[in-house]
Amino acid sequence: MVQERRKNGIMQSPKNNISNEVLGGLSSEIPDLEISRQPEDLTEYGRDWTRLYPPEPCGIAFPRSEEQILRLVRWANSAGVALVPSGGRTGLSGGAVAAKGELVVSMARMDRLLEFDPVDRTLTVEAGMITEKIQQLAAENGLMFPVDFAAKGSSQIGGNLATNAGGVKVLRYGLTRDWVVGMRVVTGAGELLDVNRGLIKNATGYDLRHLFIGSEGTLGIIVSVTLRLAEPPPSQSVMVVGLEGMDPLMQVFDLARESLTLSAFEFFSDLALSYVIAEGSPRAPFESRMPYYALLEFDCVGEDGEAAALAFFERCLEEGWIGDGVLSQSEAQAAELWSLREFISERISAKTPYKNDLSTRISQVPAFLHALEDVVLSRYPDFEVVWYGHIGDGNLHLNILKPDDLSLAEFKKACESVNEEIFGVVARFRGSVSAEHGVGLLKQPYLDRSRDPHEIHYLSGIKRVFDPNWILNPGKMLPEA
Ligand code: S2G
Ligand code: ZN
Repeated sequence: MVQERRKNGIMQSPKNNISNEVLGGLSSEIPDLEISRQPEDLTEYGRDWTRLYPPEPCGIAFPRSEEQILRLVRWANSAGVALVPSGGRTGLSGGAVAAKGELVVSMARMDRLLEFDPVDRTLTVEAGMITEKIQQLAAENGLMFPVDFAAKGSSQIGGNLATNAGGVKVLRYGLTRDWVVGMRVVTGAGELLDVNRGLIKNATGYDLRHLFIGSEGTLGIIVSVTLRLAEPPPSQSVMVVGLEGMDPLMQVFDLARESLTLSAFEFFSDLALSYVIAEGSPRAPFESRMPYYALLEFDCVGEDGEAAALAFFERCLEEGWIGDGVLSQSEAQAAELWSLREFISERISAKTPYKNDLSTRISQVPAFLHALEDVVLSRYPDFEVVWYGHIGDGNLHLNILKPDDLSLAEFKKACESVNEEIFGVVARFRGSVSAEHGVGLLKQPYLDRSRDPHEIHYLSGIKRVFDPNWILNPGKMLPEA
């Protein structure tokens, strides 16, 4: 029998060799629970979109009911097995990576619609439902689920809650947490909580929703959620403008906020654009190429709407902030313009980007961008650096692309050596080392750049309350127990 080390009550299973015995105990405990140890499942379900940590789960459980999840978590507490909750696996910080022999709990089999209430204007769904399916169900009922991002076709709503997903419409509609009015969660202690029950108003103590939302699977496994839905906006237009530099970007943003009703304000660099259009579709937005581009989506109804958009565009030209631009004339063209922004992540993925997902207050963005640019230019002179993000929320995605002639290990080491300076800038601007992608494994070593030591102590205290044996996602977000 392989020697097992018990630390904090969790069996620190060596990789994939004591799990037959452990999993045998699970199958007798919950005979109808689907479990896979197929190599392709271990790889596919043992990781998210992060490619920096080799997946090494001991198995993948596919629960089909709240009851199975409850019994699985209770078994894991008694057997001392670490669990990694897993949704659409589109995470970018390693939050759903099982790299230490943990058992993955995949929500792939729990994606049912439980209720649509036309009076409450709410959808109640199981946590494994794909985000885009929720958007479709809302639209079929004349409403809108307004959290939107490129990965919506693969991500699950449970994972969106676990990271409090943001995306491209935060400027107008806020974050995932703003749309949750109820949720059922199995805590790490193996207890079921029925949180807030769909109420708009409920002044009965701490609002536990907002602990579980953004907890990255470290406090509980979200089983189902009740979402509030929004009124769809009036007709929208999309404009892409070319910018001479970062400074005009914020002047354009200020004028856009004053003169238009914005749904989104995104930006991306010309290098990002070159990767997106490299395959021939979509095409560049206009003839001239500029260092940076802003994409705006806004209400545009009738001639008045068009006139306001053109007045905004002409003012930006007169001020010398932009060099060129295009205004969508159809939904198809609006979608093609959006693809210039939404395809960035996918089109640079072959270059194994080292991702920084940073934020500061909007008022600090110009100085923040310059301070980061100074670090990047001095410390990454030979690397391709792609800038893009949700500038309207103060959120900047800084992706360092791996040179083909550099090994992943060398590249990761080179990027981490610059992190100290990057996160030093973030701390100086009182910003966040993870604006929307979560902390997971990737940003865990830098948590203290955004959270004070005594704050982290409270976070660990909260973890102990909901997951006393520290079985849920150990090592993610918080330091190991
Ligand atoms: C975005 C998507 C993930 C990435 O495009 O806004 O949040 O690759 C990102 O950074
Ligand atoms: Zn983003």
